Amino acid sequence: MHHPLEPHEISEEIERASQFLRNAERVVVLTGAGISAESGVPTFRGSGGLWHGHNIYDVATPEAFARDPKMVWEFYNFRREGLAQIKPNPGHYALVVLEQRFAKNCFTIVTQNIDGLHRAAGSRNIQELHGNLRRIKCSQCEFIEDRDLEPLPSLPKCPKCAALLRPDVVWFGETLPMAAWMASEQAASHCDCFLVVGTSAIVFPAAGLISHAKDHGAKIVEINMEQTQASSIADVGLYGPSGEILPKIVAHLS
Ligand code: BV8
Ligand code: ZN
Repeated sequence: MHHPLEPHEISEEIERASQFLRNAERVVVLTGAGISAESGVPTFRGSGGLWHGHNIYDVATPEAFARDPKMVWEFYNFRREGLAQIKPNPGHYALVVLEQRFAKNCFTIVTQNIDGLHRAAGSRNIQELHGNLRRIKCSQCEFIEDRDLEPLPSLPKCPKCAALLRPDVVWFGETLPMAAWMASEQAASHCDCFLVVGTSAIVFPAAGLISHAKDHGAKIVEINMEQTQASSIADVGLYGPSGEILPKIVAHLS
């Protein structure tokens, strides 16, 4: 359990963020790669945008998959293998504790991450806007399956129609899963407090949820290592590792 904070550990910002959460009935938490950084998952910007020698914006697209499916699978199998050794960090677990302070369906995690760490930590109400690296689907028919992290061949084929399988993730230029998007937009419209954790707020439409929540009256709390595109509309900014800041907020609330 969290140790009670010493007075000097409670910055004015932690107190303000805690106040927003105390007064909130509905909370949304938008997370990005930064919340998984302390679990050892490299972020997109942190890795200089280069992954295994690839630029994410060149590889995570349907065009890249059509042009060179082997290279795209090599990129995703590399990331799937990377997930095998990682586990949730104190930031993920703090969100599990925070969720329990709110009524069912009044706390929504909207994640851009595809690592599955929020579910692994025990969070319940999760919307995965960009898919999940543990699921694969057919590029032609409706076949879809959770293969967790089992190794896959370099060009996996659909057991139903023999077409090429692809990772069940949203590539640049692709639409987001409708149900997850609608639920996330709905939650952002009705929340009183919107936490933005570990995202550079560059990728849309996910990042658009921040101003959407603000426009609907939510208090915006940003948790990041540095200022981002969202900082200008944040009501309070807490700068440091989310794996330290989130547990501090939870400890201060209880
Ligand atoms: C769509 C899954 C259209 C795949 C991802 C021009 C050309 C083409 C498209 C566009 C364009 N301009 C705009 C677009 C739209 C595009 C977009 O937004 N592009 C950006 C680059 C400008 N968006 C799309 O294409 C989306 N689809 O628009 O469809 C459409 C519309 C209608 C009809 C048909 C089509 C789809 C976007 C989804 C792409 N898929 N992921 C995969 O992962 O392989 S996005 C991927 O990158 C991640 O999921 C994530 O969302 C994003 C990276 O963002 P972050 O998570 O924020 O990570 P980042 O590294 O950037 O930042 C990390 C942050 O953490 C930093 O701020 C850092 O300071 C902080 N941090 C680090 N350590 C810590 C920390 N914070 C706290 N504690 C720490 N310890
Ligand atoms: Zn198929």
